[in-house]
Amino acid sequence: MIVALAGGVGGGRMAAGLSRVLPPRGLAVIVNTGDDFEHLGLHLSPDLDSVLYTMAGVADARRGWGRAGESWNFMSAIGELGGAAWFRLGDRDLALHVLRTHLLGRGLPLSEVTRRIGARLGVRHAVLPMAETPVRTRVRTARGVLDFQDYFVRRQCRPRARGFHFAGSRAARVPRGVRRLLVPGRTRAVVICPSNPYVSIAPILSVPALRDWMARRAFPVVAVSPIVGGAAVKGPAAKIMRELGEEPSAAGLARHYGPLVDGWVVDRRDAAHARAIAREGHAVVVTDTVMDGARKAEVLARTVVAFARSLTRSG
Ligand code: FO1
Repeated sequence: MIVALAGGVGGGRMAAGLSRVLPPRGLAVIVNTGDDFEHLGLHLSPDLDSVLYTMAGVADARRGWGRAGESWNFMSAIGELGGAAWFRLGDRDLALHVLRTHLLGRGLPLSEVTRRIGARLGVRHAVLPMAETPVRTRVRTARGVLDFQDYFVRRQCRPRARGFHFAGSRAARVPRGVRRLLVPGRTRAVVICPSNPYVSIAPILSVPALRDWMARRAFPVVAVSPIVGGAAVKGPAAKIMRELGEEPSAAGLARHYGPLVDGWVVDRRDAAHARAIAREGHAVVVTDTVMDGARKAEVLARTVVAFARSLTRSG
């Protein structure tokens, strides 16, 4: 079993690529829920949805979130009525949020709700929330502590970030499907998708059971750099790295993760960084990492899986 840690656009694309090269029993995706929030009475799980939509082939690739072929009748009506319009919900996307909220209200755990919705969308691989219980990313900024979507969407990441906090992570309850992956010998390798290290991957690693599992691992961890040529492929990762005093480069990212990652996959444009990462003692593969299309994601996934298998310590 290969386990991918994912969030956001890069996470969704990598997970979709991996799902094309691994069978349903060979891949599980653990997804960030730190950016979940309550909006207009609905439970939103943006990263779970990005991963599900991308794996199902229904994501809007250009926008980077939500579904392709959306209509926006709900949004224009809510705007007319004076409701909050800063977070845009397409009509088809809205159906998912309504259904999820309804099923959660009936007492189903988030993992089961995700499984049902994924199955209806045609997703055959396990997509698992990192926690059943709420974990909420809060951003310490020059303008005070902000809820994640307030920082990310409403304020467009403009306030300078000083740090991140994941409220609820210490007491987080991990889904049964995730607990099974933590049993020694079950996971052959972990892939850290090219997701934002602070707001997509750090919340997952803030859950104690997951952090301990990674620290005591007998399996290799391979990470795909979301930083290419000194900039994030999408999103604010490079800006945040600068604000936190880290170098926004593939090598800076390797220093950020340190011994948590055994093997790095970096883009051809970062060949010089690859040499620096290798000097720090990591295995490195240099390839095309920008997944602008399903075919490219699949090719990258093949490289990542072969690399992870080559590093497998327990055979
Ligand atoms: N991101 C935006 O920048 N603006 C939006 O209006 C917006 C709406 C939205 C609706 C549903 C959804 O699942 C995601 C949405 N996102 C939007 C993206 C999302 O908030 C962030 O990209 C992720 O939380 C970060 O990974």
